[in-house]
Amino acid sequence: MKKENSENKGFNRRKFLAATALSGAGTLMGLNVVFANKLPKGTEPLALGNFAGKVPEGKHPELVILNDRPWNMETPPHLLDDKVTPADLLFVRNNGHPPSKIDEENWTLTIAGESVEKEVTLSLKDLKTKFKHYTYQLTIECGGNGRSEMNPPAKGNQWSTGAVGSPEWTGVRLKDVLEYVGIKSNAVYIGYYGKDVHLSGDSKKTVISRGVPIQKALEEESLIAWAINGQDLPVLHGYPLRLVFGGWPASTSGKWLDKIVVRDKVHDGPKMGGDSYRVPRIPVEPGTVVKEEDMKIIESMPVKSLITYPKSGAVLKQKRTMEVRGHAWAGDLNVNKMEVSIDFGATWQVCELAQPKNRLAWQHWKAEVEFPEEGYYEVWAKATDSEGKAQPMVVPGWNPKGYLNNACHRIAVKVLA
Ligand SMILES: Nc1nc2c(c(=O)[nH]1)N[C@H]1C(S)=C(S)[C@@H](COP(=O)(O)O)O[C@H]1N2
Ligand SMILES: [Mo]
Repeated sequence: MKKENSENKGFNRRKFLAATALSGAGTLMGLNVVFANKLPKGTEPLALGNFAGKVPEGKHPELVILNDRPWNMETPPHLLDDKVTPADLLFVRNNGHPPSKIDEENWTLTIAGESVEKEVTLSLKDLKTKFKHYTYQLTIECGGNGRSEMNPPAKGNQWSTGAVGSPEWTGVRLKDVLEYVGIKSNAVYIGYYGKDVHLSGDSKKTVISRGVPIQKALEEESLIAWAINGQDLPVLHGYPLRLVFGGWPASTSGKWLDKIVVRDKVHDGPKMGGDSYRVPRIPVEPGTVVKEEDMKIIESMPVKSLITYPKSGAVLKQKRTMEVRGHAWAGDLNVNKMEVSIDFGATWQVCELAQPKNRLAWQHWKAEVEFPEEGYYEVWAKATDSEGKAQPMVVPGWNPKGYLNNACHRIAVKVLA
């Protein structure tokens, strides 16, 4: 159905654009577009697509657009059913605009900062030829995923559940590159710089420059990656080079990677301080203004899960059992237990839970659920990590920017006689 719609839209669009090009006139939905000839070049009537435009080429047409300047798109849960997330289904979170000209042939990566032995610049070719290649499935989730449920609301992209995915990434270990360059014993943090363009258009301004403690940087799975699921990174995901730190706020996984700095203190680039990717050290009353010194940087993400099948609103006819499945992840930890409930948490049923493909990949789970009688149900899903922490049923820990909402995901199911 959806596909047909977008094809229809495409057809109307072509017809409309062809007609306006020829005669400066055009019709939409049977109506004359009165000032069609006055539309600025490159602008299309809103009626042709989503509120602010169509999903860009290369991304799945059913992604939900939260913003188009810059692009921010999330994935509906039922579209995350694949064990390995396809690139066209991975959420997009851009703070600025991707670089307009990308020259892969001449792309370089500089390793600098006060805690390197000496500054070194490597070409993309050097990276690909001097170091061993590794492929890992790594889950990345935006720190603000789930923000839309915060009350009082928090400013920022109103992510529902879809700012998460777990593709396979290929590249070199950050660790191997840092060892090749040589880092000093006083190194405590790394920071990244990318080549994206600040929304102001000011080329001197850095869009975002975050990082991770040196211990995380030196883990085996911490990659400088050029490929996703065996293909070049799409431009929106950082082509030709990015960092990937599985299990940590995805804001640490710098795209369009140009430079890595090794620091002798906590990295202090844009979006490392203030309320950015930081939460109160101790729980606060919703709506509290929290002092800067009372905030801490988000590190490993909390335990969480998604129901990816069936889609919410599923109807079960003349049947009382249904397979429910999805994925679960827990930052740097493993998920040890997965449960579902059809009685709003009064009782829980343990699910079958697979081991991750590798450390920091999400884990698949499934369960056969039986409904006692006809009626409306909700299936709630709850994961527990290897330290015994479980997902809360309600939104946890309000914080000024609405990070880390790992409340249980749930779907509606109608069971008919
Ligand atoms: N250079 C650069 N890197 C970036 C960003 C950005 O705006 N610029 N956004 C970060 C944030 S907040 C997230 S959640 C992830 C999103 O990665 P994705 O768009 O590939 O899913 O990229 C991170 N890396
Ligand atoms: Mo993010």
